Amino acid sequence: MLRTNRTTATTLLIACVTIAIGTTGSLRADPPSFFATQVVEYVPGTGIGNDWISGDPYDDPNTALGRPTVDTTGDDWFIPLDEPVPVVPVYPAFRAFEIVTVGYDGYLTLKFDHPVENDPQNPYGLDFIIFGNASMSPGEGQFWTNRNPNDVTIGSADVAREPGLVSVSQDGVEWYTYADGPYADDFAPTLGRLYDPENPDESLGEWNEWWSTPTDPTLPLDPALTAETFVGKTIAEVAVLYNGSAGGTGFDIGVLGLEWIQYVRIDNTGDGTPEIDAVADVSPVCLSSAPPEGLEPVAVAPIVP
Ligand SMILES: [Ca+2]
Ligand SMILES: [Ca+2]
Ligand SMILES: [Ca+2]
Repeated sequence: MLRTNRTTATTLLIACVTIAIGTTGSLRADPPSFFATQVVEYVPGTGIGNDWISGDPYDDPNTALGRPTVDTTGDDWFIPLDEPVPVVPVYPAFRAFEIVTVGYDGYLTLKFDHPVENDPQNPYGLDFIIFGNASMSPGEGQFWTNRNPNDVTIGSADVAREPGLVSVSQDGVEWYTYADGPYADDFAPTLGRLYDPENPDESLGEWNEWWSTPTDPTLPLDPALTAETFVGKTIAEVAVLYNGSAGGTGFDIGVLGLEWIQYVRIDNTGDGTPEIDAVADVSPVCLSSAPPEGLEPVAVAPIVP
């Protein structure tokens, strides 16, 4: 369902799953979730703000479960409140029912319902993705109105980020920390939908002439793309460069010497108060399996060890 935009990859993934079933000889009754399913512990800490529309504090840790935000709301300023607004790198999720803040001295521990593996077939070697509300800024005098993404450009390589320290664990007791990054609530900002003017999602409203199906939050952004890459590009061009990915910050479990993890913890480091929207398990791409008849192989980027 998440991969309607990647038909070929989806078919290959199905081939992957078929092979996996063939080797284990059994099939789970409930397929594992692509996203964290349980809040183990949440210590809000201090300095948590409020949703300026509802007045609600950003302190609901359940907002970090499930998939990252696809469409948020208008800001009741430049965009009407009741208009669905696909998340773009200059307009992140911002509602208290979408994201949770890890305040000063706070932390958030989430759990998956299955082991998240250091799978060599994960794109770029990245195994899980954390989504926050990091954003980039439009060019001078521009602002986001939820209209033509060809009319707004990225103004600079500055990213509004609040780096949260990330640790992982297999049992919730022994932790391994990405002490030198990557960090949660950092580059790359989330992209909710594919830019596809030929297939706009009509359910969003008559205004929508550009945004199609949701992006894939289990596909990491190509690490060759940096904040500098996007400077001067239009939001439409940026969306095309995302190439189906929903963005977020990708993490390689292998660099910690682990083969799998099941818990992810985000700590406040004193450098801002990070927001968390979701945590996703990266979907492997079957590099070695032959594509089903009639399908060309998908272009697969080299795996970063
Ligand atoms: Ca890996
Ligand atoms: Ca933030
Ligand atoms: Ca969320």
